[in-house]
Amino acid sequence: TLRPFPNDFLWGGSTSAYQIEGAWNEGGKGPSVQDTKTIPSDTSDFKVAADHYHHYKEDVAMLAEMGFKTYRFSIAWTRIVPDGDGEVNEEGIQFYDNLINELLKHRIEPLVTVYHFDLPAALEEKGGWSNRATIEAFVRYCGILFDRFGDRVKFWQTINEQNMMILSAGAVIGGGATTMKETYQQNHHMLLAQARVMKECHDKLPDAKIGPAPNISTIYPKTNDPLDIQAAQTFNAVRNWLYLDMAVYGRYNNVAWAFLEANNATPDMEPGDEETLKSGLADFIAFNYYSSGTVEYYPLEEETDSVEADQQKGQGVPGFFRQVEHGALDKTEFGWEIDPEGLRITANDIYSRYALPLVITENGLGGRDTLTEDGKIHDTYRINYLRDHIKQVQLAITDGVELFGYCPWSAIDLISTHEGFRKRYGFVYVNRSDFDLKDLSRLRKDSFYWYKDVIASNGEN
Ligand code: BGP
Repeated sequence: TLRPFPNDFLWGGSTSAYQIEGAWNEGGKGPSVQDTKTIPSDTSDFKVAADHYHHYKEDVAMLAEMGFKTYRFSIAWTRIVPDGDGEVNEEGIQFYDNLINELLKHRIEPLVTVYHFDLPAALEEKGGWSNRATIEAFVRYCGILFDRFGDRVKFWQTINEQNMMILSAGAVIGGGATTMKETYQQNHHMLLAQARVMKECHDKLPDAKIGPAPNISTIYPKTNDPLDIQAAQTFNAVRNWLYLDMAVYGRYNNVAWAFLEANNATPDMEPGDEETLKSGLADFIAFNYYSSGTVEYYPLEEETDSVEADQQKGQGVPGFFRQVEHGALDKTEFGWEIDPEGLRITANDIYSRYALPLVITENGLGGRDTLTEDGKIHDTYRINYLRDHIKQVQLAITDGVELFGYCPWSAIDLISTHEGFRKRYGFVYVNRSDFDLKDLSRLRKDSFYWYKDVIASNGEN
C-alpha cells in the first residue's frame, strides 16, 4: 500500500531569476553572464523574460491560488551586488524583500537558490571561477543575503546544477573552460565556495537549513556488459556522487577522483582546502530530475577528432563512457527522454547513500503549448508527465525516502535555458513569444487547475 504524502509536504514550483524576472538593467541590477553571452539568433534574449520583476504580486497570487506551500526561486547576484564584489544595491534588496514578504503574506515558504547560472559579468571578466577571488566574492554576497533575508528565509540552496555547468564546461558558467583540468579547477573553487557559504549559513542562521541543488539522475548501462556497467558507475560518480559526496561528507568521491587522475584533470589544491571542504556540510539535498541517462563504454580505439567537443559537452570521454539513447523511453517534443521510474530509482540512490532529507527542486515537461481561440491551454501532456512522476515520488516516500517537497519546473512560463520562449514549462501561460512581447498577460493552463487539485488533496487526486 502507498504511504500518504506527509501532512506538511511542501508542494510548490520552481523558477530562476534570469529566466523569469526580465528588467535586466533596471533597479540598479548589473549585467550577469546571461546578459552578456551570445544568444542564438532564433531565440529571445533575457531582457524581458516573463517580466516577473514588475508582475511579481500577480504571479505570487496565482501560486497562492494553486495552493503552493513553497516557492523555489533564485536571487540574482547582480541585483544585490551589481559588479559582483562591490557596493550593495539597496533597490535589489528591496525587490527581494517585497517578493519574500508577498510570499509570506500567502503563507508560502521561500526556498531560495543563491546562484542559478547568473555569475556577475564583472567577475567573469576577472577570470570567473578560475579566479580564487570569486570564492571570496561569493561568500560575501551570500553573507549579505543571510544578513538581510535570514530572518524570513529558512531554506537555502547554494548553486543550481553545478554539475551541469561543469559537464557542459562553461556553457552556462560563461567562462568556457578549454581543458578538463581547467574545468575541474573551476569546479574545485565552486566547491570551496559552497562549503564556505554553508558554514557561514550555519554560523549566522543556526535555525536555517542549507544544501546543494545539483541535477541528479541515475545513469543506466546500455547493456549488461561489465564494461558498460563500469562506464555507468564512472559516469554516475563524475555526474552525481562527486557533488553529493562533497556536499555531505566534504570529500571527493574516489571513483570520480580516479577518473580525474586518469585524465590529468585533478584540481590544484592550496593548504587548508581539504579542511575548508569539510567546514560546511549539507543539512538537506535539493535535486533536479528530468530524466535518467544511459552510457556505454567508449573504446579508446574509437577516439574521434570530436574528443574535445565530446568532453566539453560532458557527453563522452574515450576509454571511459559516452552517452547514448536509452532506446525504449518515450521522448518530449524537444527530444528529452521521459522516465518516471527513474525518479524513484534516483531518489532511492541518493537517500540510501546519504540519508539526508530530500526535496525535488525541478521536474517538468517543456512543450510548445497552444493558446486556443477561447484562451485555453490544454497541456494534457504536462499533466500526464507530472502525474506519472508524482506517483514515483509517492513510491519513493513509501520506500522510506524522507522527501519533504516537490517543486516542478516551472511555476510560470519563463525562458528556457536552451530554447527561448517557445519551450514552455509553466502551470501559468505567459502571453508572449520569442520576438513578440504581446501583452505578457498570465493565463491558467489546464495543468494549473489539475495541480491545484493535487495540492488540495495532498497528492491523493
Ligand atoms: C535545468 C535548469 C533550469 C531550466 C531547466 C530546463 O537544467 O536548472 O534553469 O533551464 O534545466 O532546461 P531548458 O530550459 O533548457 O529546457
